[in-house]
Amino acid sequence: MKRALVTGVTGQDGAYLSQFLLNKGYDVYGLVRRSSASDVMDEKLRWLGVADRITMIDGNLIDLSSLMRVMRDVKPDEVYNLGAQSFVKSSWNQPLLTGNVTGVGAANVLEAVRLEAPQARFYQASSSEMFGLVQEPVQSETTPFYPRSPYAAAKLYAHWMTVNYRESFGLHASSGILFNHESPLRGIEFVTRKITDGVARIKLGLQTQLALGNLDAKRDWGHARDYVKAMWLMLQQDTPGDYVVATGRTASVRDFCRLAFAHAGLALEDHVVTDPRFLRPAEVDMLLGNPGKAKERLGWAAETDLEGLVAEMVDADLARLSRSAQRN
Ligand code: GDR
Repeated sequence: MKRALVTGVTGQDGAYLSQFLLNKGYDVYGLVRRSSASDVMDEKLRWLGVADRITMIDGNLIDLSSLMRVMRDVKPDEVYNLGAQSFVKSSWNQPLLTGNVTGVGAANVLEAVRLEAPQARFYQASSSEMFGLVQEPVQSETTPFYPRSPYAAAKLYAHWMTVNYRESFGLHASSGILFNHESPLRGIEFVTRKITDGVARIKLGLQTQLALGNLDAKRDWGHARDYVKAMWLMLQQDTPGDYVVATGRTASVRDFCRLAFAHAGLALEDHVVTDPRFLRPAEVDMLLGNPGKAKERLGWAAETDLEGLVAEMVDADLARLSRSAQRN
């Protein structure tokens, strides 16, 4: 049986990837940093019904010795580095922590793989944020990067370390440049989930307004469940590489809002207000990915369209809030 080690296992992508790997018959090990909130930490894994099937291991991305011990103990065939300080806005408030966890943390995992598990295949969760101030209207693997936040700068370091460990040491190390990917398990601070949660609350009479920042930002939004398949496919190739994972369609935050409110029979004009607190010191105005290489080499394509994604998220938030209202 193959063994996979997943960092960031308690996040949205960690949950969907674990479910996917378990269905493929993998033994899944999750790296978790110690927290006093350990009773609620596996909420996303429980939502997918996989929490009990994962072996959790204590470790931390910024503690290289813990990663080396984990590699020795687990002897993974595949390592997926999904752990990060992943909220772009917080990266201006905690730039050095973000650099340490999101950037140096990835280098620590690479170093632990090189020293203790050099046969393991490695996946780095890179990000479309690395394109930042976009240098081409449609971004592909050959588009120059221009990071616009401490988060994006840290991800870019991790991306280039992945490329360098592949070229310097011959590691089977791949980097997936994933565009935004959402789901009912998306953290509440990210705009899509904030919107679908807000729509559900307004629909159920729990609030009347939803305060957002820049409604004109455009993103290429896909479903996390589809995107974790691309991660796995990259590690099944004979040769490692870098891949853009995207839908090829872009939509504004306003468009996303309109769809979400309409799905609940509401109009965004009646409820959405803008609040400068949610603006960023520097914005990424537009992202649009070309998933051509992933399609050609991996046979991968996004399966969920934006309308389907929005409907699933709004319905899940309505169900979640209705359940908790009944309990109270
Ligand atoms: P992003 O995701 O920064 O693209 O990074 P986020 O959902 O936070 O922002 C998307 C866009 O929406 C605008 N926006 C708001 N954002 C938030 N969070 N809250 C608001 O109220 C709001 N109003 C408008 C933002 O300005 C932005 O333009 C995500 C993360 O998951 C990264 O970790 C990942 O690498 C990339 O996607 C791909």
